[in-house]
Amino acid sequence: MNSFELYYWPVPFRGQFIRGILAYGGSSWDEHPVDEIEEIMGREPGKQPVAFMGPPVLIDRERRFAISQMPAIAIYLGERLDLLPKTFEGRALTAKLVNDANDVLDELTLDGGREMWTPEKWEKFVPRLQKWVRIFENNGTRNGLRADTGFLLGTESPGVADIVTAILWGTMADRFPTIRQIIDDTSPVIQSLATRVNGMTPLEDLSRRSFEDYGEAYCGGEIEISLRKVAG
Ligand SMILES: N[C@@H](CCC(=O)N[C@@H](CS)C(=O)NCC(=O)O)C(=O)O
Repeated sequence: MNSFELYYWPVPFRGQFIRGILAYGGSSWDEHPVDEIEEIMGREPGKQPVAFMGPPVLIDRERRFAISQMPAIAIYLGERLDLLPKTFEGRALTAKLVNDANDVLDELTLDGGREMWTPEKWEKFVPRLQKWVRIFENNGTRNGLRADTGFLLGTESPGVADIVTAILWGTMADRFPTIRQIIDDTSPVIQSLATRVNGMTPLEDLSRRSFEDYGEAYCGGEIEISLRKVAG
């Protein structure tokens, strides 16, 4: 039996960070079909594995522990799979960067599709997206990250911060040519970090499997259709 269970929709989006950390950490996991996700989402809080609103939800079978909220899951797995920096500061910065990544996803989908993209809204958003890329770059360059070498928090090997950053920008770039161009033009450092980290075998395998399993899908729904019209 695999050590972990993941409840997440069959698209990359927020769940891909968790899949990436599990894959990089050498752990195997089972995913649940959509009807089972809908079933636990619809339960009363007291009957859920952890009381939660929306996926992802991770269950650690060995430790009989369930956790929701993407950044909390990422930090839990960082502890569990030894993928966090040793210092207090490095651990706090990891949590900060994972929360930044979650904010970028919310902005990119106009808060999960509360509104749809129009060319005018997109044009206004591009400078903000560029600033997000520079925020990730600056967090790294303060710790010695360069285009061809180093990691975001000055560690010897990639940790949760690097995996999440690489998956954030790499998954987007692979599915939206306009966004790839924005990332490449704004920060060759982030572009190169994403390429280096996503090129590591477990993440390369995950990326290939994701295209096989989900096709070109990114976040799904009407919001993906409207995003493709402005950034595809
Ligand atoms: N803040 C939560 C957001 C969870 C969330 O919005 N999940 C989306 C999928 S990415 C969902 O399906 N939500 C359904 C709902 O909230 O009813 C996290 O970071 O995990």
